[in-house]
Amino acid sequence: MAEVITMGEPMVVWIPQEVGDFTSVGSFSKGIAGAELNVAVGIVRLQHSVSYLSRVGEDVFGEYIAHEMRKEGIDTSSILVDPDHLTGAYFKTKVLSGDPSVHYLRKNSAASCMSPEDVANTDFSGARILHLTGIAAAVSDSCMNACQAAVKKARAHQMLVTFDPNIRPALWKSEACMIRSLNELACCCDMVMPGIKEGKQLTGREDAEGIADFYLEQGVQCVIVKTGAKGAYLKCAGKAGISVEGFKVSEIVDTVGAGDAFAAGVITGILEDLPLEEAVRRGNAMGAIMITSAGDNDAMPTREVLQHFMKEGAQ
Ligand code: KDG
Repeated sequence: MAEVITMGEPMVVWIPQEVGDFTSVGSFSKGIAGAELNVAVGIVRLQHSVSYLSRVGEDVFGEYIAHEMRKEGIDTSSILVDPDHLTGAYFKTKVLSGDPSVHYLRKNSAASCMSPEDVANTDFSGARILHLTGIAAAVSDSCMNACQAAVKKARAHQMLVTFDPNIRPALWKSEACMIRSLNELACCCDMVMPGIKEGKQLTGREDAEGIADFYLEQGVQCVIVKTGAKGAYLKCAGKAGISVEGFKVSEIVDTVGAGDAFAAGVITGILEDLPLEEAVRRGNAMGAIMITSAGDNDAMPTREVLQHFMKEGAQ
């Protein structure tokens, strides 16, 4: 059985070759995407095992995604093929600074039909970590129910549950519903990893420590707030918070996937029994490496690349 189980919506991403809006850009390259899928790629590249639970359509996008996942070494045995719904896709823009804009083609997708039965049919035995994000929870009510069922099942298997809120306002009915639903789910998890900006929006608190305290006060064991170029802030129940310094890169190409790379770094650090501060440092390095490339997960490092980067920094 895999060490890590994750679930979410895998998509084909169309990556523009030029800066500009969708209408003006002439050529795109394709890749695989989806927050949890990005995390899975990060985990397998560091030689850990991960099983990905989802649904894809009976179409070329679904075939392509499954093919790429298998090539990476991700366990796809819990991915169902749905003959009645399509695989999701999205386009992003290339920007000179800041975050790109994203355009989704995912409404009523195959993955949005995931349900608690899919979780019931997945073998969790022997797995150590369940990783969830707020994107899977946002996609549909049945996906939210599936996430809740997965937390319950992970608890029964004494697994650690990690959660990245990854807010996507476009996928929610309202901001209030997003905040309530994500905080409810977060508070059922052991470790919550929000970005500083989304953390402020979700908790109404002003800084990383305030965000961490919001979740710790509600029973979460550890909170790691990603603070961009500065790195991350880590606080666990009953302990003082600490800042873990980030890594510099010479050029930022695309910020998408940085949080997922961070999560993969922390998760693999935990699997290797690293002290949590060291796992967060690895997360910082993985996030920094990710933003140097245009794809959502293509830059996820091998162990050699990661070790070299952590020793030498960006050249
Ligand atoms: O975290 C990266 C994801 O945002 C990207 O791969 C696509 O899952 C995605 C989404 O819903 O935006």
